Amino acid sequence: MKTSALEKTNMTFDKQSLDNTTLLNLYKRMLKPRLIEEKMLILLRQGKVSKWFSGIGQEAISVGVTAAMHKDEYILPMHRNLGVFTTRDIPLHRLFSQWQGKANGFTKGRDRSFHFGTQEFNIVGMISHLGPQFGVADGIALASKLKNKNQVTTVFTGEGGTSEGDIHEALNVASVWQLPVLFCIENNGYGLSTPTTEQYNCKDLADRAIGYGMESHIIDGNNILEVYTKLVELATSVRENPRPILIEFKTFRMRGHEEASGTKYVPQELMDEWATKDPIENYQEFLLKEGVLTTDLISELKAKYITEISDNLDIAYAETEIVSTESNELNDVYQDFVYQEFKENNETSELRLIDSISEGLKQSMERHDDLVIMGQDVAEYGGVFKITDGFVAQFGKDRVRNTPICESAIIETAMGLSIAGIKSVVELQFADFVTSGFNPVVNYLAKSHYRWNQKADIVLRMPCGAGVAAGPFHSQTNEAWFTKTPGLKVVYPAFPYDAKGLLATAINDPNPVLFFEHKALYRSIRQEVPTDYFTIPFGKAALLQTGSDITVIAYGAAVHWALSTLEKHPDINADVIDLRSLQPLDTDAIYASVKKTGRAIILQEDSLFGGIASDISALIMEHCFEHLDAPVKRVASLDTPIPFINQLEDQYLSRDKFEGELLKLMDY
Ligand SMILES: Cc1ncc(C[n+]2csc(CCOP(=O)(O)OP(=O)(O)O)c2C)c(N)n1
Repeated sequence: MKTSALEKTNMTFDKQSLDNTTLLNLYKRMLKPRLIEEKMLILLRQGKVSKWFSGIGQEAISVGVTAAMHKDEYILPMHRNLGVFTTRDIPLHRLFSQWQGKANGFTKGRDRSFHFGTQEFNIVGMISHLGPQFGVADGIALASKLKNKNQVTTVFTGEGGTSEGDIHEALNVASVWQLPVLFCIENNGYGLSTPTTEQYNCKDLADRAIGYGMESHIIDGNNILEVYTKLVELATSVRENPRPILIEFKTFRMRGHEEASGTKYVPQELMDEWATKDPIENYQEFLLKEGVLTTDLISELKAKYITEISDNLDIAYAETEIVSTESNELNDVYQDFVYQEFKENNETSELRLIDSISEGLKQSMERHDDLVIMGQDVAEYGGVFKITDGFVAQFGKDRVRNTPICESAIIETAMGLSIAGIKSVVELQFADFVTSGFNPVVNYLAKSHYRWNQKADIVLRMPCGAGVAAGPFHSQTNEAWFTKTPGLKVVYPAFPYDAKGLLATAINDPNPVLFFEHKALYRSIRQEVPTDYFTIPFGKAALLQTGSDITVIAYGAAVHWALSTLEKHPDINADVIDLRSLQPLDTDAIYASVKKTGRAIILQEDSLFGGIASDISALIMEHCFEHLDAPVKRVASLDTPIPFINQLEDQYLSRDKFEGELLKLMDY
C-alpha cells in the first residue's frame, strides 16, 4: 500500500479552536502562490521572466505569518515571500507587471522582482543587501510605539542574512527600546550554495536572542497550523505588551537560490527527506481526512486559480512597455518639496555656529511635534558637542533618543520612522562614522523615492572637518561621498545665520539631507542671527563680496580661509561665492559670476581627486569656456589621509596653499 506524505513525515496538525473556514482559507492561501510559482517556472524556461527566486516548500511561513497579522500592520518580506504579497491580496496583474518592469507594477520599471514596497498594502520590500530590513522594521515599530498604536511589525530574513551586521544591530536596538517587532528567520539550510554549517556556529539561531535579552521561539516552518496559531498568539501578546521576539522557522529551500543556479550542491537525501515535508501536500491530506476538503474542491480551486493567473498574465502582457523621458526619470529622484519661506524676525542675538544649530534644532522640535532626534549620547549628556543640551528636559526621552553605537541600524530606523510618517534627525557623532552606516544612506535613503515613491524624511547631522588635530578618523570632510549619489541633498553652511535657516529647511524637506557642520567653526565663528524660526532655501549660493577680477568659490571652513586671504590683498576685486548647499548646487550663481570675471578658483578642504571642486571646474569649462581668461583652478588638500599632529595637518590642508594659487591665477 502506498504510504502517504503525512505518514512518512509524522507531521501532526493541531487545529486547536480554528473553524473550518479558517482551516480552508489557509490552504487556499498556500495553494495560490504555489500555482503562481509553477507558472513562473514555465515562463522562465520560455524566457518570459528574467529571474525567479523560488519559495516553493516555504509557503507555510509567508502565508501563516501574514494571515496572523492585521492588514494595517507593516510586513517587510524578502525574496522568497510571494505568499506575503498574495495573502495581502495584491491584484496578481500588478505583481506580474512588476516582474515584467511595467507601469502597473510598483517601481515604474526601475527595480526588479520583489524589490518594492507599497503603502497601499503595508508592505515594505527589500533592498538587495538583505540586512537593512531588520533596522527599517525597528523604525516602523518605534513609530507605532510612539503613537501608541498597539501594532506589530513583522520582518523576514533568511538564515544567511543573519550574519550581516545590520541584523545584529537591529536586534539589539529593538531589545534596548522594547520595540514591537516579530523578527522572522526562515532557516532553509542554504545561503545561495553555502550550507548552514559554514554560515554560523551555534545550534539554533533562535538562541542568539538570549544574548540580546530577547524572547525567542522555534517553529516548524512547514506546518501551517503551527505557524499560524503560534503567530496569532505572539502577535496578540506583542500588541498588548510591546516587545521584540525572534522566531526561527525550520524549513528547506527546495529549489536553487534562483532558478539558473540549480541545486547540485545539495545532497539528494536532504532533498528527499524534505520533499516528504511539503507544507501543502501534508496539509491537504490532513484537511481531506478531516473532511474540510474534498478532491473535487481541490480540482475546483486549482482550476479557479489557474484561470485567475492566466487572466492576470494576459492583463500584464497587454500592458504597453514603459516609455519614459530623461526629465521624467530625473524628476522622480527626489520627492517634490515646495519650499515654504518663514521670514526672519527683526530681533537678533549674537550666536556661535554651534549655538545657532542648537537653537535651530530646538525651534524645529517645537514646530514639528513628532520630530525625533536620535544619536549617540544626545540625551541627558547633550551630545559630544552639546548641541542637544537641555533637549531631554524640554522634549522628553521618547523624542531625544540615546542610541547604542550602531550607525546602520539607526539610519535604517530613521527610514522606518519615515515610512510610518515621522521625521527624524540623526546626529552622527562625527561625520567620519557615517561609514558604519554607509549602505543605508547610499542604497536605502537615496534610492527610495526613485524606486517606489517612498520618501526618506531624514536629516543626518555631520560634524566634520579638520584643523582640530584630531587625526584621520575625526577630521574628514566627506561630502563628496554623497554629492556623488543621486537622491541625497547635501548642505554645508559656513555661518551661524545660514546654519540656522538651512537646518530648518533641511528638516522641512521630505528628502534625505546630509547637513555638514564644521567642528572648527562651531566655537570660532559668531554672527547676529534672528531669534525666531526662519528658513533659507537650498540651492542658493551667497555672494559674500563682489568684484570683477576673479570668482572665488568655496564652502564650509574654506569660505573663511578665502575671506581672510583676500583681506590681505585688498587690490584683488573678487566675487566670493559661498555655495551653502552642494546638492542642489547653484550653478546659475557660479556661471553668472565667471562670465563676469573670466577667472575662477575653487577652494575645497577635502583632498583633491574626486572632490566637488572637480565637478564645479568641469561645469565651468563646459558652460563658460568662451568667457574664461585663464584655466579654472582647483585648490584642495593633499591626496593623503588627514594626519594628526599640527604641522602635518597644516601641510595637508589647502588653507595655506590658497594664497599662492590665487596670486598665480591673477597673474596668468
Ligand atoms: C550584502 C549582500 N551580500 C551578498 C548578496 C548576494 N546574495 C543574495 S541572496 C544571498 C543568499 C541569502 O541567503 P539567506 O539569507 O539564507 O536567504 P535564502 O536565499 O536562503 O532565502 C546572497 C549571498 C546580497 N544580495 N547582499
